[in-house]
Amino acid sequence: MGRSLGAEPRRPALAPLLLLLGLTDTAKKNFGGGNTAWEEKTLSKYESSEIRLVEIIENLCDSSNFECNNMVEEHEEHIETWWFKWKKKYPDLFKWFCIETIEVCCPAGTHGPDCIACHGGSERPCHGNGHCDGDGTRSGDGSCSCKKEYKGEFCLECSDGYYNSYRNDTHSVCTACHDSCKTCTGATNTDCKDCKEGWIRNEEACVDVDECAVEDSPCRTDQYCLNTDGSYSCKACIYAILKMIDLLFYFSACDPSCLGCTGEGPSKCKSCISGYEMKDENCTDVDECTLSEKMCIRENEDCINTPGAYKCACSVGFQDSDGVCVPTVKAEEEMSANASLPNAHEDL
Ligand SMILES: *[C@@H]1O[C@H](CO)[C@@H](O)[C@H](O)[C@H]1NC(C)=O
Ligand SMILES: *[C@@H]1O[C@H](CO)[C@@H](O)[C@H](O)[C@H]1NC(C)=O
Ligand SMILES: *[C@@H]1O[C@H](CO)[C@@H](O)[C@H](O)[C@H]1NC(C)=O
Ligand SMILES: [Ca+2]
Repeated sequence: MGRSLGAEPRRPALAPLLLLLGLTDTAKKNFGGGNTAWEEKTLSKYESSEIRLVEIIENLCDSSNFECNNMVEEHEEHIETWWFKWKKKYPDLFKWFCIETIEVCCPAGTHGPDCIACHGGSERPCHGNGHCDGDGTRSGDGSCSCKKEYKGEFCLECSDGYYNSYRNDTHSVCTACHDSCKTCTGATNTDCKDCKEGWIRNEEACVDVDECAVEDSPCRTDQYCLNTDGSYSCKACIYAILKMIDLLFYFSACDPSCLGCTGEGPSKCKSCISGYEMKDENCTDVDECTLSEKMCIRENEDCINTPGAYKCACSVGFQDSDGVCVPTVKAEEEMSANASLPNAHEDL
């Protein structure tokens, strides 16, 4: 048998297929259009000419496809023989060349040195639900690699998370279970045999576990817990804005006024950061300037409330000089100007 062509078990490469393409391509190429007797005569001559054979062989493989070019070179004689001798008798070049002569290929659905049927039969290898090892080649063991929905030697069984929505002796269709089921017999969450992690069985169905409803949050203290179907997530209570070029990315969860939270926004704070106080269930800014205890105690000084804090600043007409609010230069000038016009004032 001429089956060992190299160290590796050979795949049918692209050559035989390209051969067939090559044949059709060249047939069309030089004789497009017209339909005169002369053209037909010339065409039929060209059809079986050596020139055309050379053209075909030259165009068989992509110049970069080493394996294909190698194969053509190696078997050029066979191709010539077929061209001049067997073309009429064996019009199927693929079968004559690749399967029967050089014995690299097997008919589809078969494998191995003797081209025996794949698991599940040559008609529908692996029952159409997988790939047969060595299909169409002289190698492989014919075993099935099933698609993810299927399992078993013949790809007729359903994988975990799938159920048989159709089944007879030769055909099997596996369909995804409901999200909540690990294994199931049907499409809904009442058809689960087992629940997936994150789901729990009540009387009739698998339902989501609310991981956040427990007393002790599964999240860190600087995170809040967000329940989701089949799971939960921990979201940062820290509010951060990253400015990148001109795009703003908000990594926001809790309100910036929160110290720990149970959700988004100022009404979900556990407690408030300093400068904020819990008022009507919201963290609101404390107005330090209205507190009975005076915050700004220097003379000629005003208190200015800010979000989360306050500032002390000299009143209008005064400026800070070594920690004391003194009249600005302009105010001083005005004052002395006023002083020099006492009568004008008194008269008013
Ligand atoms: C199994 O089902 C397929 C698809 O519906 C059908 O073509 C085939 O004839 C059925 N085979 C048998 C034995 O019932
Ligand atoms: C708390 O703040 C939210 C968002 O600013 C607001 O919609 C809500 O009315 C406030 N609640 C109270 C009780 O003030
Ligand atoms: C000076 O007098 C004007 C009005 O005549 C008044 O507006 C201004 O405040 C006075 N300046 C000072 C420093 O008393
Ligand atoms: Ca959950």
